[in-house]
Order: sequence, then C-alpha cells, then structure tokens
Amino acid sequence: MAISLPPLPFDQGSLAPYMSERTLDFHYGKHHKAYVDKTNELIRGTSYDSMSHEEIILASHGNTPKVFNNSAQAWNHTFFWNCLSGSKREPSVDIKDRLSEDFGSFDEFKGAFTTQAVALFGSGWAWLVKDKRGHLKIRALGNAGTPICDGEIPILVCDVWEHAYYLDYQNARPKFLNNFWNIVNWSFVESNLNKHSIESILGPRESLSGSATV
Ligand code: MN3
Repeated sequence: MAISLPPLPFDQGSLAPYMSERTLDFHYGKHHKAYVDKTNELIRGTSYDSMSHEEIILASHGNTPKVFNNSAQAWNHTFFWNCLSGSKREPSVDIKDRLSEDFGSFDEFKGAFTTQAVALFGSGWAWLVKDKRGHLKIRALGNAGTPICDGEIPILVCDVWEHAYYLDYQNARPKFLNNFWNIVNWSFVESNLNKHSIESILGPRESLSGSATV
C-alpha cells in the first residue's frame, strides 16, 4: 500500500529559533514529501505494494537500493519529526536515570551523541537505539541508514543531512546539534524506551499493523 506523509506533530513555527519555519518548509514540505512520493512511484505494481512501510524497508534492504533509500528516508523523517517538540520540556528523572545507566550520566550521553553526530562523515543520521539485549547505544548511520534493519529499537534520532540545518546554521553542524537539545520531545523518547518491537513506534499516523516485528 502507498506510504503516507503524516502531518507534522508540532506547529511549524514552534521550533524557532532552533529550527526555523523556513527550514521545515523545505525539509518537511519538499525533502520528506519527495521521499514519500518517490517510494510510492517505485513500489506501484510491485510486490512491495502489499507491504507495510517497515516491511518495504526490510525487504528492499540490500536488494533494491532505490526503494530502500527512499522508503527508509521517509520512515526516518517521520521518526525524526516525532523526536521534536516546541514545548521545551525537560527530560524526566526516569529518562535521565536510564541514560545514566548506560552512559555514565545524562550529560555524558548528550556529549557522546553530539560527538558522533558531528563526526559522521557526509550525510546520515545519529541514533540512540536499544539493542537486542536491551542496552542503549549510539549509532551514526550514513545516508538512509536505519536501525530497524539491524533489529534495534530506535529511541531518538537527529537528521544530520546538510538539508536539515543549512538554512539556519549553514555548514555549522556542531551549532545545530547544540540547539537540537532545546527541541527534543522527551515524552516520545521515554515512550520508545519501553518498546520491544518497531510496530507501535510511530503510532496511528503510519500504518504499522504489518508483521514487521524485530
Ligand atoms: Mn532530512
């Protein structure tokens, strides 16, 4: 079935000044939309057409690069928007404790995530994931890389493709990362910590009723 471009889960002006309305106009309205449209164009009339969005990603991985790149980029962007919020709420004590268990402290987690996001060469995504043993890890994945292909639960992501920050920060990725922490949706992060499969991560906005469990 066709994949969808879900509405942004926040008001488009609410992330300013950390992420401008103009950046979202392009990033969501043009880049994300293009990945969705291209995926639907590529899967029409193929065996991918009957799959859920996650099944398309898993089945095309290593087999059909164009389908994988576009469908994974579409999925990653939907996940990314869910990671953002204009409410500027602090992370809960529970999240801080959980991150401290695997990273030493909350600040050490933020530092390690920022370092890997800044160090990723070229385009890609910095992820906080829960691995198969339940440990939290940071993974910097190039291009359309997505942890669901490795059976890991995505917890938080930052898009470090240059299109994510160029209008607001030009080439200053470290500055974008520092400001990213002001717009993280910690409620979404916390809900992901309790997930054991990718099925319910994006909620009803995406059709996740398929059998793409990990
Ligand atoms: Mn992007």
